[in-house]
Amino acid sequence: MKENMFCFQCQETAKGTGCTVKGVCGKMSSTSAMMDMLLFSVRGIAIVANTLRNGHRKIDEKINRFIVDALFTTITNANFDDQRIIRLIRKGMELRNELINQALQAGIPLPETDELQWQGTEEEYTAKASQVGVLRETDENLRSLKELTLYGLKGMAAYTEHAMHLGFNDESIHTFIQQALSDMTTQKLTVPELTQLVLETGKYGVSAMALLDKANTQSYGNPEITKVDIGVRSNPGILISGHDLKDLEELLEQTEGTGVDVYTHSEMLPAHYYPAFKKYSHFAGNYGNSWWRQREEFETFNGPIYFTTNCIVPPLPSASYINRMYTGNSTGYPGCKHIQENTDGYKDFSEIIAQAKKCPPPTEIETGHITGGFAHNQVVQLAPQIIEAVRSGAIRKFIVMAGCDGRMKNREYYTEFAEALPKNTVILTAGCAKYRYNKLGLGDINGIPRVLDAGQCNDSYSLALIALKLKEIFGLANVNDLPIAFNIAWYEQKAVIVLLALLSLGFKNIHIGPTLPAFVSPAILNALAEQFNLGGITDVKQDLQRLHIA
Ligand code: SF4
Ligand code: SF3
Repeated sequence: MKENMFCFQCQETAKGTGCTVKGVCGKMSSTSAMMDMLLFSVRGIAIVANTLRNGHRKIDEKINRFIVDALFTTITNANFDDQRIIRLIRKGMELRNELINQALQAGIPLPETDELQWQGTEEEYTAKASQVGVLRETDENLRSLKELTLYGLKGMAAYTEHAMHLGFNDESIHTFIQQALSDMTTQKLTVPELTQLVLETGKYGVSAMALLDKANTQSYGNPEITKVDIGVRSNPGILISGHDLKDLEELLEQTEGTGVDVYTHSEMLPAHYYPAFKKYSHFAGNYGNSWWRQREEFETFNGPIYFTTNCIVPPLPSASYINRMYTGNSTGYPGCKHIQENTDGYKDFSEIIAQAKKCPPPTEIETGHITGGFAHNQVVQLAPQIIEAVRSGAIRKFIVMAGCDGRMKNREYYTEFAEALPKNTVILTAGCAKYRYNKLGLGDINGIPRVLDAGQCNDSYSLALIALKLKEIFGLANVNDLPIAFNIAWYEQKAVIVLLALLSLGFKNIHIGPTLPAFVSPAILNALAEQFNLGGITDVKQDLQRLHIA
């Protein structure tokens, strides 16, 4: 069969090598082509913006915003709407041409590259896309490092965009994103130079996560230990999914006093840990599990569902909830209403609320509570208790099991691994990976729960801070001397930036699974394994030994 697309950016890529006909995620080849074109336009903008910056010209804020939004749009499971992506390409080409004119007027010479020269029309997008995708780089090692960097940049862009929604920004992150995109396109970077760029990406990944941590905690307070209800109430509800807390705040404000409750799904669960959201008595709890369970859980939820970010699973044609599904920000799905913010960034959720009022309340699928809120500030408060438990031997090891969940059967490994851990170990988690073990009732050690959930995938930053704090308290020279092991689950590109950030902070011996990235060639994998002792997983028994746990 003719290959009509190529994408290998996520863990579930077809046959562990690449999706070539249609994405396992549901991405159509037409969408993949438009995403390749969008990235082509983003590279063009980045090249001119970078050249202008080097010529000491100021880059307009709208350029930074466009680039992070476009990169976010191409993340796995974020946007399936060709028309929205085409509009973004058009806008991207306009912005690129605007910047080119700016450079011409200022007499600043620009590099000669297709990304700047191509002036084709919309009718030509599909044909052009076939020349500008992932496989345009023919050397597999260079391609590996370039794509690894790009996927890191996508994750970084997503986190930066959330922070920007809350009025927090960091120009150096945008400058780096644009410079990296430009250098990878216009310069003939070697393997060592690209490896350096990968590490540099990790460093800015730390900055982006720190920025988002600051934005979230300064806006909504520090996460604190919280019991979250996983049952249902008797009012109709709206389910909110994804990572964007600003959207949640606006939804909670607009639903107050309407008789409609708000529930979180998947990556929005940690919102319950923030003090600012506790004042809303209609913020009812968390419904369901991680993203890939939505086809069943959205049926029984009965009310509208609003996606602030990835991960969207394309509904089956028989799904009853398509007309209850709404998207916002960089997400999109054909046939679903997109809630567009106004020029002040405000979103009007009245249509969703009106629909919710006509829906039956959610059907109960489980009852009880889950506990979380162990982000850095809260854990530091618990430090004396934790240190005592480590010194007495009650806690022998921390296992970082942060990251993503996914739909493949091989992820049962993480449930089995968590169950098999000795009782004197504590899991540190963040991201939707937690749903593989956060309802197992793993108990506590002297009152410290054995699953400490810091929050969303971006809150892996909290886990890194906690580890660095413990290193300081125990007076260790190296963070790798801590009694800590890493068994991280990845799926999409936010996990890529989390991994690169951990590497840049000096963490070694990180194990990732359930499979290694298809986009990293064997030679580059070997090099990473050597430099960072980065490795994959095997089976539970063997891994418990390899990680010196059993
Ligand atoms: Fe395939 Fe993943 Fe790309 Fe979707 S995002 S097309 S599943 S590699
Ligand atoms: Fe999950 Fe998509 Fe990655 Fe934010 S919601 S961790 S997979």
